[in-house]
Amino acid sequence: MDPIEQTAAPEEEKERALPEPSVQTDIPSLMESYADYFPIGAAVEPFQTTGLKAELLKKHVNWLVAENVMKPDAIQPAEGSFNWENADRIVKFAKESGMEVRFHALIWHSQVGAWFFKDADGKPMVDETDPGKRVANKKLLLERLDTHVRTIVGRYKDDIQSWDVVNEVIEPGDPGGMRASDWYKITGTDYIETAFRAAREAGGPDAKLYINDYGTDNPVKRDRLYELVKEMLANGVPIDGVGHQTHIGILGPTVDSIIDSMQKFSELGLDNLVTELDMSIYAWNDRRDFGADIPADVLKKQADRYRELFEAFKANKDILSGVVFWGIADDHTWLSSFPVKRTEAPFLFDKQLQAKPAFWAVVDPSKLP
Ligand code: 9MR
Repeated sequence: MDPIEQTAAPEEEKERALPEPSVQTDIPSLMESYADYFPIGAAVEPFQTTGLKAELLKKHVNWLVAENVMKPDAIQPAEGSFNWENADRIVKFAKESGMEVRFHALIWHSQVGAWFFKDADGKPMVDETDPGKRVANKKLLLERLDTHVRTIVGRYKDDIQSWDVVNEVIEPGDPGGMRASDWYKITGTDYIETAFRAAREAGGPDAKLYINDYGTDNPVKRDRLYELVKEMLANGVPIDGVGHQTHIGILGPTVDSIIDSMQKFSELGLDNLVTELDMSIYAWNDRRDFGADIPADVLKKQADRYRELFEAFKANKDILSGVVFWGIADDHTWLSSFPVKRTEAPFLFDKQLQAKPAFWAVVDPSKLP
């Protein structure tokens, strides 16, 4: 028996016993395996564009998205003060590596500077009760939004074609199913319309403009999003497609519900993208932590489900034009601290950057262990 297994090693020692991360050169490339279907992408932070992580990305993906550094507060933390350095690093790495970039996200209720929503006197616009001042506030906020969108799209329009214009605007629990964000409370749905029109004007006809959200498989949320988009399209708002975040788990939602949603939006003539794919290894209410030893049956379940999912994606390539993971390997995922802190493993590569059963399930199931 391996001496390490004989003693009940503390967690950190078990970690130390794991092999050093490395990039496997003798396995197929994920993106090449999907070349006849759609591009494959990954979300990254700028620090992941060097070293081993960069090598892993270059081998397996041809699309990048910024996990955080292109969000409103990262790009324009204070009015008129634009910070391009981190975003530029990702664009530069992508160009040098022959990858495309997609932009996430021009407008969001989270990770956005509070300055957007303060009136000329520094007072929160949402607190205003005077009707005349509310009208002035709305105008000011839409002007700020317009400037934010045009400045960014103008800068990157030659490098970036695919844009998340607005993110997470639907919330079935809020009145009318529209997320009761400051954007919505101050402008109604005008912020959505203004954002898309500004992005089209600054980006030109070739820019691909998406409305992005999570839980789009849920019929209630999906249908509210559908109504909104349908109405906007009828008013000439330039929306090209729906971004389905697809943060899912090994137990749900069903693959059929994910595909049904894409089909519904394609009936409006819209494109679909999977924009933030990951697959938690826990049930939502499960508060266990597998630690370093994820049970083999859990990894098998994950592989089976990834296989089913990608089979369905391939079969629907006519209505799905790209699949982007919200990361690349299990050493870096937002899920390790959400909804609780625990070991997560949502991707095709493990913490040592090695191909998991899920990788083989989507690339070559005959090689499944
Ligand atoms: O992965 C992102 C994480 O690092 C940030 O802390 C978090 C802040 O809200 O945002 C995460 O990315 C989110 C994305 O921008 C929108 N959809 C949900 C993603 C996961 O929360």
